[in-house]
Amino acid sequence: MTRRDEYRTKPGVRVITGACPHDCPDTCAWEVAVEKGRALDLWGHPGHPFTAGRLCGKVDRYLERTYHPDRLRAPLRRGPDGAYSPISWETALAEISARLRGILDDPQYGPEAILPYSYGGTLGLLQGEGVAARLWNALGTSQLARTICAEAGSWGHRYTTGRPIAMDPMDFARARLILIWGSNTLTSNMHLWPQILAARKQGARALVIDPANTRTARAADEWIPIRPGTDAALALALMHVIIGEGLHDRDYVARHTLGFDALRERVAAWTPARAEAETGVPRARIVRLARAYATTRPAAIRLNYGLQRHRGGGMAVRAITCLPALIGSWRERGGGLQLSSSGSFHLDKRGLERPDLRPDPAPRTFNMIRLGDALSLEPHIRARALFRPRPVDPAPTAADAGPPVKALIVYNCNPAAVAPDLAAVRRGLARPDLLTVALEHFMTDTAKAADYVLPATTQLEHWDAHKSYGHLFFALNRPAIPPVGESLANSEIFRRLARALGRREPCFEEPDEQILERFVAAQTHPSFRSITWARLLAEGFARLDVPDPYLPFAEGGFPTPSGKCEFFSQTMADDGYDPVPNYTPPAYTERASATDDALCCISPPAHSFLNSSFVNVERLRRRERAPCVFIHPEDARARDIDDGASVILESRVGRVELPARVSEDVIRGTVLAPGIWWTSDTPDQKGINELTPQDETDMGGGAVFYDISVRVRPTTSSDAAGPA
Ligand SMILES: Nc1nc2c(c(=O)[nH]1)N[C@H]1C(S)=C(S)[C@@H](COP(=O)(O)OP(=O)(O)OC[C@H]3O[C@@H](n4cnc5c(=O)[nH]c(N)nc54)[C@H](O)[C@@H]3O)O[C@H]1N2
Ligand SMILES: Nc1nc2c(c(=O)[nH]1)N[C@H]1C(S)=C(S)[C@@H](COP(=O)(O)OP(=O)(O)OC[C@H]3O[C@@H](n4cnc5c(=O)[nH]c(N)nc54)[C@H](O)[C@@H]3O)O[C@H]1N2
Ligand code: SF4
Ligand SMILES: [Mo]
Repeated sequence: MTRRDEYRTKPGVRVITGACPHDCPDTCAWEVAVEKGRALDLWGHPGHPFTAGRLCGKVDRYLERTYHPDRLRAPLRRGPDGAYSPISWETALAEISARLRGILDDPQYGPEAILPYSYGGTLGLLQGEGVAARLWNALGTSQLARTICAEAGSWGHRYTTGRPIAMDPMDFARARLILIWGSNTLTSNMHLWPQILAARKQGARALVIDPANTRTARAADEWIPIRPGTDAALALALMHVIIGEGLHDRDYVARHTLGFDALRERVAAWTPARAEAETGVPRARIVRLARAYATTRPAAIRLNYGLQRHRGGGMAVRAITCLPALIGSWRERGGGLQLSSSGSFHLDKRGLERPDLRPDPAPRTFNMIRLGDALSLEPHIRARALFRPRPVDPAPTAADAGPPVKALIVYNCNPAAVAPDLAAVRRGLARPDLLTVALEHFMTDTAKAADYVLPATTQLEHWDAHKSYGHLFFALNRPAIPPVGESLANSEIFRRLARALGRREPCFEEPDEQILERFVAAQTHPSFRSITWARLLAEGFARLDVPDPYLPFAEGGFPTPSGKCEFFSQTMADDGYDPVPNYTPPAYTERASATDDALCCISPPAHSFLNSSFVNVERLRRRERAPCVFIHPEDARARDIDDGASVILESRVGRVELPARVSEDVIRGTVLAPGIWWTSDTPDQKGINELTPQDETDMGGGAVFYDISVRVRPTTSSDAAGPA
């Protein structure tokens, strides 16, 4: 008997369907057993083909997180002594709206002095940007470019294939060769693994290209270690071999790609020997890999965002995205590539987010990865934080800076842990004249810096709807339990705030369920034809109305200007880029001198956390033990670092102290600090993003979390009393 059957037979227990809200490609559908308003259990929906009845180890603990004793239960106000005391919603909203109105009405400041700041706490269409966007549009506040995760790769992907469209992840089961490229699949995309296992049962090989011997690399057939940020060099050399040996699909290339001659000319110089010097992958292995990839059919690539958190990340994704078109693997079921499937969802969000309410000209846009700069009172520093995604966009000057940010409204995000240059973020948040409001579940590092902390509901307590960036299903989330404590859904908090600010538009009266019902009804794209509100209420989720099997580019039809996969992109030339795939070396390789012994620091996801979420769930924290940094034995020996010893990592912008774990599971020249811990768990009360500069990737203004030059040395007695 399944858990569902078991609970359904119990009197007084109801089973309610929902969806995981987290920033994860798997977008699982779940079921929750509820008795007398209390959730008893939660599990993966057995009827959802991708979820297949299982949740990950983190969300298996979602009830512990929801009913955690530290869950925020009432609005909090920080007093002059720094201590927080509970206040009523009426008082909180009256005081916050009075402060905001002061800013809005002051001719020195105005609406642009308010900065909303949010990211992936929930990816829900409603509790994410839905009602929030209505309010920011209506007020005309500064806008936020949400660049912290995937921007470089998304631009590189779009320039090449037009939209982020992927092969159906279920079809990985039919591949014969699978390249897992910059993805720790077992950690960050675990529901793809059964498909990969099914393929291997049929004789497929799975190869992992990663600087670290991750749990995925250990479970796969081969680990191909690579220096961080050099993947474009590898891709160019693979194309060098494939074209040089005539292994490309001439027919597919002729009919469905643009710029083959330019590509051939470019990769001619990318011999495997040259790529070996950049990537550290031996030339013979590059040749073997190229031949295997071009001749094993079908061949699939799972590319993830890990490899685009480098200076040249956009170009790297662009170069890799050319591969399936070159060998024609889009033709076959089980062939192609997956980075993101989000481009298969053609959602019309106009009614939901109301961009029509936004003033014209549009207010300024800040790049979220430069929050530290954005909060500066110096116009020339603030101007650096204005969003400038392409080289052709003029570099803003102090004259463009606009008013200082006087109010920061944070929701679904923990910038005091996840954003680059934490010292700059901290300086900004500490400004006495800055009003900071945080909508949260817990007292995160960001909430601890806020003037007002407003308790938000979790996914068990509110309505929402979800697309996916890792498969083709749309999902509805129904509330299963009443709000914990006095918490309110983001949507309700923003509606109440809108009314407290005197907004009378009917869109701030509309209840959640009705907003979602209207949103679903407003979708006119053919892929939504059979997805109705009634069906979502009855079934909980629905596959997009796209063909099954889904072979998006078997016959070409790329949504690019030319309708082809663009090896040559005129749009890129117009945007100020090299129009043909190229290699931009990572920033950390620019050594100050020949004797410089700097290493590259990367900090990919910890298995049991989701970015900085779940760190406070006791059982998950115990599983991750403690913050640490992995270092290769030779790098450790050269620096007199013993396993377990405390070390100092220093970058251009900051320093942190961590215990070292000496291990061959990370390549020489790279150190790896897993996960984003809360500062309360770290030896020096400093998060890993102390080290990350506010530098931007080549495309889209993304963050360079894995392209940091650091010096690593043992901690000495003088460090204890060292600079703060
Ligand atoms: N458990 C868990 N799951 C998560 C998350 C989490 O924090 N924890 N985060 C979620 C989020 S926000 C996202 S964006 C997604 C995807 O998140 P991703 O950041 O793509 O996560 P990973 O799959 O861990 O991929 C990172 C892998 O890339 C490797 N890597 C780093 N630099 C390079 C490089 O230059 N080249 C190559 N080839 N590899 C490199 C790292 O060693 C790591 O194994 O995962 C989501 N899922
Ligand atoms: N060094 C380093 N830094 C990184 C990364 C890395 O790999 N290394 N990864 C980057 C990536 S890929 C990403 S996507 C970002 C992620 O950065 P964030 O989007 O900030 O993700 P989380 O750290 O999970 O924080 C989300 C917060 O939202 C809250 N939250 C969840 N649901 C709700 C809700 O319904 N309402 C409200 N009000 N709050 C809610 C949670 O409690 C949590 O504190 O971090 C980036 N930072
Ligand atoms: S975090 Fe990802 S794998 Fe885990 S339950 Fe949510 S969607 Fe599924
Ligand atoms: Mo992300």
